[in-house]
Order: sequence, then C-alpha cells, then structure tokens
Amino acid sequence: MQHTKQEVIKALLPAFTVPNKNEGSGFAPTNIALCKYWGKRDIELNLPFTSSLSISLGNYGATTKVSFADSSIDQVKLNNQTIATNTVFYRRIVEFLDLIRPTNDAVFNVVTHTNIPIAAGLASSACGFAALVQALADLFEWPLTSQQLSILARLGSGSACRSLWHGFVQWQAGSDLMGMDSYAYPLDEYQWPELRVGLVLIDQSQKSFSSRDAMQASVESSPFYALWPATVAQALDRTHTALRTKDFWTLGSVAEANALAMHAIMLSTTPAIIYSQAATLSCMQQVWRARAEGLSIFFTQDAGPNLKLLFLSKDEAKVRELFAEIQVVAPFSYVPQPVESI
Ligand code: 2P0
Repeated sequence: MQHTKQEVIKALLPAFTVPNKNEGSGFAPTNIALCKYWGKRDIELNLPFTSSLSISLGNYGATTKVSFADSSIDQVKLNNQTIATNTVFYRRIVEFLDLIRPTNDAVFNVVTHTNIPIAAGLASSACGFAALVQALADLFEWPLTSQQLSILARLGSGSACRSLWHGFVQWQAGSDLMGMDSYAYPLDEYQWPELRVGLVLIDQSQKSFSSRDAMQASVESSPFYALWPATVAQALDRTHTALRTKDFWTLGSVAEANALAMHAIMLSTTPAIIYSQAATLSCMQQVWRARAEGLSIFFTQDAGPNLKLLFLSKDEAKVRELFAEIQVVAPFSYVPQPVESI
C-alpha cells in the first residue's frame, strides 16, 4: 500500500504545538556518497532500493534560520537572494513546509546560507533539507530522536537524511512501507582524520536534469538497473572492511568503481543521461595517470560533471600540484560555527 508524507508526519508528530520560540536555526554539512543512492522503491517517500554510505564535508554545508513571517506567502532566501515563487527550489521547500505548517495561515520565513556551489552535483539539496529540518526542530522543539529527524529530512530529499551527522554515515534502505526503518546513522566507529576530499569544480552551472528525474528514468529503463542492488551491497561490504582496517586503496577503489557503475546505469538509461563533460573525462584520466605513477588517489562523481578526489593528508601537496584549482576538505576537522553569524 502506498503511504503519503502526511501519514509519516502524523506518525512522528501526532500533535502540533505552537512554538515558544520566535526562531529556530540549524547547520548541516553536505555529504558525498562513497556507495551511492540511485533509485527509489517509493517515489513519494524517497525510499531507496539500496542502502548507501557517505562522508560529510565538515564545515561545507547549509546554515538555516526559520521563523514565522508577517506576509501572505512563505519567504525563502538563499545566500541573501529572495527565491522566486515559480522556481523548483521554492516549490520544494514550500511543499515541505506544508507538511508541518501548524495552521493554514502560518507563514514561514526561511533564510539559508550555503558555502557550496548549488545544484552542481555537490549535494546542496541534501544539506539544505537537513538544515531546514534541524531549524524547524529547534523552532518547534520537537521531541524527536535524530533518527526520526533523519526520516523527516528524507521526505525533503533522500540524501538529506545522511546530512545530519559528521564523519561517515550510513543510510539503511529499510523495508517498512512507511519508511520508518529507512534512516541514516553515524558510523562513529570509523574515524579517519587523514582522509581528504578534493573538490574539482569543472562546471558550476545548474544541471540540465535533476537527479530526482534521472534516477527514476534509470529505474524504469536501464537494462542494468537490476544489477544495481547487488553491486551496492558488495560495495558497502567492502567499504566497511576498508574503513575497519583503514585500507585506503580499497576504500578509494570501491568508491570509484561504485560511482562509475552508477554512471554506467545512467548511460544505459533511455534517453541516455550523461553528466560528464570533456573536462570530467580529462580529470579522470589525470587521476588514473597519477595512480599509475604510484599516487593513492581516487575519484567519485555524483549527478553532475564535477569530481571529488579522495586521498590522504600525506599526499595533499602532490595532489595540489597536479590539480591546481582543487578545494581540499578535511572532513574530520569540523569546527562548529556560531549560527548567529548568518
Ligand atoms: C547520492 N545522489 O547517494 C546520490 C549519488 C546523486 C548521485 O542522492 O529525489 O537529491 O531528493 O531523493 O537525494 C542526489 O539525489 O534525490 C543523490 P531525491 P537526491 O548522493
């Protein structure tokens, strides 16, 4: 039986309370999947066919403040710009606010600041919805566990459920039809302070098709989609072993292969989905050349042309020499920022 988002909200928040506070705030890091989420078993609830595993990018993410507005419609500001009501971005946020609006005439003011490129395959919707859920939880003082907040964030965007924590995070696919067992949790047993993620920005422009539509098209038409669940299950298994034994070569190889397998599925979708640009392929070849010469460097790629390089701190200088424009993130060097500063 198909369940609705409203049913899930009702199960999690049976009684709406009028907040005592005027404003709520939250920060959420963006996350990069090492074992990817690609395809839903339930489109309405963003329930995935497979589990996935990500690394959060420390201080790179979204900071959001939410309050009640004195206007007729919700106000959404992103990086100091008012978002027009006819954009997909605005509609997705308002659809989410509709789920938790305490009364029909309650209107919200949402102010978000991000320090990552929007919609360029750097998982901006992930940190955006995770930060919004945290800000709403703060405003309404919801008595929810972090797993329940993860479920709420998933209703906004699937990968958002992984953005509630730092470090390595796993989103378990679950099997419940209402998705009550489909949430993420931190893998705190795996700490890897030497891990670095290098962001190679090939193109920051908006992507031509959303990952939401693309993954659904893959489920419906790729002849290889049937192989995806077993591919991810094996990748997850090998990633856990690599994290447990701190085997960087295996971690990187598995992440790179998993990203390429996801893009192979996209390529075999009708019509084909190709996010890579010529510069993406050149960058991949550069990584492979460096690896052939002995450097421990791997890449992963999401629903965009940009690559994220994986390497260890001891190789950072060499990697910076090879990739001049790279932005290097140390995922485990998270420094909490005061939310008041936005
Ligand atoms: C991931 N991506 O695991 C995969 C890899 C993109 C490629 O999750 O429809 O924005 O909101 O659930 O989460 C991007 O998809 O999609 C994504 P919805 P979402 O990071």
